[in-house]
Amino acid sequence: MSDPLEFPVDDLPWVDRPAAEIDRYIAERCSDVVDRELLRYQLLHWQAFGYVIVPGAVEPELIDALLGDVDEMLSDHRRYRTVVDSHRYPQKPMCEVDQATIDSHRADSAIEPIRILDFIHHSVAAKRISLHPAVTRVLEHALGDRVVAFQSLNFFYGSQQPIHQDFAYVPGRPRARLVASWVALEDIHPDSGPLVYIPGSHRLRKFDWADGPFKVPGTKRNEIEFEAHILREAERAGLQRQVFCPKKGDALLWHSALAHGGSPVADPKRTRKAYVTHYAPHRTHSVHVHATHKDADMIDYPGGLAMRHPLFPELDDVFRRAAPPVGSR
Ligand SMILES: O=C(O)CCC(=O)C(=O)O
Repeated sequence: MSDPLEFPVDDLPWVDRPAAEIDRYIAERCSDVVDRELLRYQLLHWQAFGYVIVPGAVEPELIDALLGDVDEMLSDHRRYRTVVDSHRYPQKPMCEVDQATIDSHRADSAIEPIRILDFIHHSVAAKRISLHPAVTRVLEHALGDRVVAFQSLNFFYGSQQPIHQDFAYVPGRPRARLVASWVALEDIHPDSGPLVYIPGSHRLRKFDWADGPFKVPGTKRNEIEFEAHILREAERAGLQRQVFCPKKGDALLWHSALAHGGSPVADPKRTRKAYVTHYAPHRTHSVHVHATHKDADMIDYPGGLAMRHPLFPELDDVFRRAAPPVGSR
């Protein structure tokens, strides 16, 4: 009988299957890839360690466009129903956040940090970063499909989130083919609570939330137990955690089961601006989380697809700093 805590073999992307042959994939499927040796190395690294780092993946101008779009929204935040998340504002619309909290984020002096959910819907720059070919190329090869970017998160400060594996929470279809990118929007200082991750942890035995490997409403086990399980299993396997202090524009790409979290913030005055995207394969993930009864409308980018918001299509790309000038090709 198959193990109820492990992903069904049929759900695994090709690269995670027991007989996956990367050299053969490169020889047979990648004749159009210019730097095949780099791709080969990246896929081997992904297979063995569950992540790939792409230095300088995103141009600084595109990052500045995203930061400019965020600031434009904050400068008139009462107009927007974009969702934010924090202890004080759990999944609340931006327009309900008090002015002092908004001002402190604009001045890089927030005491109660918020994060912005799904800005990808509203900003061309956000879409272009999520679907930047330098970010998505390895993901598309690892999944053997085009990717759909279906969720995003903008962080201003270190999250201090316990170590976790995304597949337990994030509804990619199937969970085994969920992947993510984390792009540094500034140089990350070691005192700002950098991201931490555990190379090789994508192969650890999965945590049992009592009902299986996914956190479901009403489950009796919690995030602290999840983290303790991961750390115990990692220690048993001899895996070590790494701290990610990248430069602006560097990207960390991770597997659905790579353990990661936010380290403690040593200096709360330091920002730690980052942009996270969750993706799934186009063939298997076609619905938006807010309208699961029908296929989402997709917007095509060179590096993959983004979903139009099913409830507020008029909010798509209202922030357009990174849009090509009208009339250009
Ligand atoms: O940036 C962080 O601190 C954590 C991000 C994260 O865990 C996630 O987006 O899944």
